[in-house]
Amino acid sequence: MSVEKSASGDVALKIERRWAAVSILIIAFLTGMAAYAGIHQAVMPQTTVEIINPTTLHMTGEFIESNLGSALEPDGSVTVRAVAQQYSFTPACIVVPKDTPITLRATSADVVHGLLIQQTNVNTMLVPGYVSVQTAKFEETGEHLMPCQEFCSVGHEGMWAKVQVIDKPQFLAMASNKRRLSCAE
Ligand SMILES: [Cu+2]
Repeated sequence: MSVEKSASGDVALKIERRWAAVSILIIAFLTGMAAYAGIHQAVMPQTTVEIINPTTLHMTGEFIESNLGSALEPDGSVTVRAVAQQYSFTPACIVVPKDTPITLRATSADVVHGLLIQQTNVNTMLVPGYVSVQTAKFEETGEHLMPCQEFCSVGHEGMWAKVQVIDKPQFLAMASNKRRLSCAE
């Protein structure tokens, strides 16, 4: 870098150095933050890893078809159970109430899939043999797309579901006469 030996050149150099220092500080801060988050997560691993037999999902246990969908828990929270398989999610449309803690429990019946709810931070992989658990809370009613975000073979691009967020009273009314809910058709 050549800088003219003049007063304006000195000023320019000074300003340039100051901004360089600011950008270095920003990078150092972000690096520190990433390191902290990484180390924090590494020293605190998931407390439980739930395993499940993917070949008997449809016959027995938590993920049989009649148990899939949204369930109202005694504490007022909602548990959503879903299964991914080439090339769909069951249920194809998930219904949840707004302003309610949601626990999503999902797994795969065949290969690795992904589950992503657009406009939210819900994003997890569904690995056969394991139950993926993620919590969420929706603050507004509306509809979100839920595509498979992990390439799972030729039909991957057609694999997606929907999430419908509805008002809580409406959800409670639906839950009062049905044990497991998915979107009203
Ligand atoms: Cu998939």
